[in-house]
Amino acid sequence: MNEKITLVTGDITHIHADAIVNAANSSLLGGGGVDGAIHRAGGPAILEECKQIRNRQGGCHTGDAVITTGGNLPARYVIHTVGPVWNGGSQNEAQLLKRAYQSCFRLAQQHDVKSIAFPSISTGIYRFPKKKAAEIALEAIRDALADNPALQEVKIVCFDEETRAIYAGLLG
Ligand code: AR6
Repeated sequence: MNEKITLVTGDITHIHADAIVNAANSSLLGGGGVDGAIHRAGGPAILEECKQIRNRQGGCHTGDAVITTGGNLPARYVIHTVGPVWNGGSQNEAQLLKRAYQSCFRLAQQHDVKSIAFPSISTGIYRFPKKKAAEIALEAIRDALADNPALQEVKIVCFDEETRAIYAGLLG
């Protein structure tokens, strides 16, 4: 167990951290699940910045990430990443999911983020198997903590008991 990794159950929009991560889609224009919750709670400033990023770079590819204000959220920043849609596992889904986490950590480091909270990316509407996704998330999180000593806390925000139990089992 790494003491910088904490498990939280609940709604990520309530989390106090330098940054929270959004499981977005490549349009960056919002959607359901955690994406919908973050835009609802964070207010229009987040969507406004997402639109500006879209105008500059045409959205966000799977595995990449972009950063915006946290708007009305307790978090200073929202890092929007696009996880892969699960299509059986032969479409590079595992690598793309890991890359999504890595892209978030890269932006976090560039913006001096010391605490960051993640939802379980891709495991809702995008149907990535929860246990496999948690293993990949923890690999990426441990690598980032090892690489970036300034990173003090990574919160894993579980929206349901099944996800929490999976992470708790893997964290030991
Ligand atoms: N706080 C924390 N976790 C949440 C919350 C919340 N408020 N709401 C849902 N989750 P999903 P995806 C959990 O579907 O699979 C959107 O339409 C949820 O239980 O939000 O990456 C986007 O626009 C699950 O464990 O994201 C994309 O089109 C996890 O967050 C698409 O869905 C991810 O579920 C992305 O799908």
